[in-house]
Amino acid sequence: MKVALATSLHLDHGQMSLDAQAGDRLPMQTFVPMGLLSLKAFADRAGTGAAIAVRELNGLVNDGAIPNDDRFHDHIAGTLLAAGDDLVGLMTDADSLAHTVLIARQIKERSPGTLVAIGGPASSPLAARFLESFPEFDFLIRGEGEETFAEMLSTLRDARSLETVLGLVWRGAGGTVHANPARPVIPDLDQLPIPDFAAYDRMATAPIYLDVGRGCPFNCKFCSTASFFSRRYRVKSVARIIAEITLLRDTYGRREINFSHDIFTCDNAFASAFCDAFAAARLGVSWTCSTRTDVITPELLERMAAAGCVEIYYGIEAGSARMQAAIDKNLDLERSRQIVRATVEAGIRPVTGFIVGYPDETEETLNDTIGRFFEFLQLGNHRAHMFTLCPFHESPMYQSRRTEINQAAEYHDLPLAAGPQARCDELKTRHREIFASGFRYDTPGLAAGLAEASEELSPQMVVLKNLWPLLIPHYPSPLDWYRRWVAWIRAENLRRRPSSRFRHQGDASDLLRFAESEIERLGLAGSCLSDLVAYETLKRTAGLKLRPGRAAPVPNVAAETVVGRGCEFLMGLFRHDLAHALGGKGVQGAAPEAGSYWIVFAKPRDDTVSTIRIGDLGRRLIEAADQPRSALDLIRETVPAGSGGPEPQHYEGAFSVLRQLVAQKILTEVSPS
Ligand code: B12
Ligand code: SF4
Repeated sequence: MKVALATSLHLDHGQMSLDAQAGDRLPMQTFVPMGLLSLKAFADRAGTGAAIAVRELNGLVNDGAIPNDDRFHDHIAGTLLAAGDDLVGLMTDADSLAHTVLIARQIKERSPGTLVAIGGPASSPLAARFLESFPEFDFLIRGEGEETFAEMLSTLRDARSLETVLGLVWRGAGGTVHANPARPVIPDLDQLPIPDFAAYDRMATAPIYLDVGRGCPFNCKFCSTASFFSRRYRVKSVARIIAEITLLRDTYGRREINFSHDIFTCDNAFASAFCDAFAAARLGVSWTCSTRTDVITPELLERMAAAGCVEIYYGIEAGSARMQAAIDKNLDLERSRQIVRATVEAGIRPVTGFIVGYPDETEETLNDTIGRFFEFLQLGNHRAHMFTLCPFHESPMYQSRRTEINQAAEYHDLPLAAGPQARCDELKTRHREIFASGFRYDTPGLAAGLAEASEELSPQMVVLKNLWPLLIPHYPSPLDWYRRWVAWIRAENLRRRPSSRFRHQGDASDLLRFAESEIERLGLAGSCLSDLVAYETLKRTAGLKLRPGRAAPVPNVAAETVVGRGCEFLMGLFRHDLAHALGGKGVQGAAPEAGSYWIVFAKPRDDTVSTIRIGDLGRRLIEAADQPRSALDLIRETVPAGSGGPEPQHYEGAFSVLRQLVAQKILTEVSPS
């Protein structure tokens, strides 16, 4: 039997523009499909005899192999069927579910005899209901898939009855759907073979989330992951994790690895033992992980840093004790703050995550959450996320509040062409409960728009992370700032994007324009804040990949050397010393005047932009160099006469500035033509 396992479609939200039009190029996110590689390795070892291939879909879209036109899902089906597989297995996470159904539909339309299976967290809890709703699927694999999938393949090979395959939902004769009993989780993850990394063609480059363990024993009300893995906390052994990382380093050159485990430090003794062994192994590989702030200590953080941990994701979820209790997360927020601080002190980047839009959310709890978001963002000076609560079937909250899911969501979906878009919309409307994660819970305690406005906002806020800690204290409360933003962007979208489906979403340039108008309204125009907004605006215009200007060897430019413009650049005038604000340390004292200076964003080579601070003489030299000419002529034209005489030795100061500009490649030596 020939089998294809395909990745799920995943939009690269960071690259998606709010102004994208239906049918525009789709920026997709590739990722190493760890679950599929594990399924293949297990099935191969079990001797199912199936020839299994893992197929990447996101990369194909990015490469232009799958056009974003009226036949989008059909193109994918065609690609998957091209190799003549007998069975196509599709993985799916929340956002991709509707696309997965439409791909399966096209597969069956083109090739009714091809078997189609689905697995993953978005389909698993729907079980029989999913197969009853969508005849294009033959099998649904619930929960952890390795044993179920392998047993299903062997059973099909031997033409035996599927009735005994635990964890399988299947379509029998006459289309009848059978739901077999659930399968217990695999108690010892070391019993799994190493995922078949070689089966994925982008192993050297795609973001990797290594399966170091599964399951979380906590029971937060909004969370679906804990129940997906039956709340059974398991980790692979220290030796096994190190073996997998060594393999990834030696075979694919991977030196940065994200650990996929919801709560990596749940067992402090394990985490410490891992860190000690990993540090001793000296692999030269850095890693990131996720955990809770109440199962980690400053001592463990030190150990983790010593073992190469560079980033930790902490799900904080709510900014008030009241909401912490309501969602059963029960974090002590003061302790969370101490842990975020200790993380920074250990030299690890903290990322904090918050959720907005719980059914019991009030303006007070939202204010607390937004306040904590900014507090932790400033404290960690790295990243913080704000998500809008997504109803997931397997979460305890879904079970108790499912009738309250009545809000349309504003999340970025693929900007598809009219036909496929209409098919997606129709699916979601007709099967509202199945596609519940595309909707949101009612929030009667919040004014309209406040919950959905949080949907895509946090990545943009993080881009401007140095600005908010300085601006927000000028408002009566963080919520007041947020309310004003929501009203502003709503009016702006009605004016500038009248046909957009996003009413409350904005991008970084919207946030900058909003900040500018607020600075004006608050009577802060001309302050350091104005300079900071001007800086961020210029930086965005110049390009996003930024590195500080490097000290470069200063060349000896002679008087007769012909010089001209060296590269693209953007330049702006500043009056305040931004060094502190840009370092996330706020404004020093009372925003000291530094006199005027210019910041240049220069793009000397590739796509990387350098920032260089220059004085007025530098600015005049750059402007005059639009026409190449000898260094002496350029200087004579720029520097006021009467500084001692017209000879080169009278312009030593100007030569020195000119040489610096050449060293930074803003100006360059032009060879005579
Ligand atoms: C790493 C990760 C990512 C990575 C990689 C994605 C991936 N799935 O590999 C990235 C960053 C790309 C990502 C993105 C997103 N993620 Co994510 N992610 C995870 C995380 C932390 C680990 C996934 C993992 O590797 N697990 C370990 C492997 C072994 O398990 P697995 O992938 O589930 O696969 C097993 C089974 O599900 C099953 N199986 C899976 N697919 C198939 C297919 C077939 C044919 C069969 C037979 C079996 C089968 O067998 C596998 C082996 O046991 C999980 C949480 C978790 N702990 O699982 C969230 C999780 C999967 N993500 C989630 C979400 C919501 C998202 C996003 C929508 C976020 C966003 N808004 O952008 C996107 C969507 C991506 C998409 N394609 O739509 C949710 C999904 C919730 C739901 N009910 O659907 C989860 C559960 C976290 C949560 N919030 O609760 N994610
Ligand atoms: S949110 Fe995190 S801590 Fe809470 S149950 Fe889910 S995985 Fe566990």
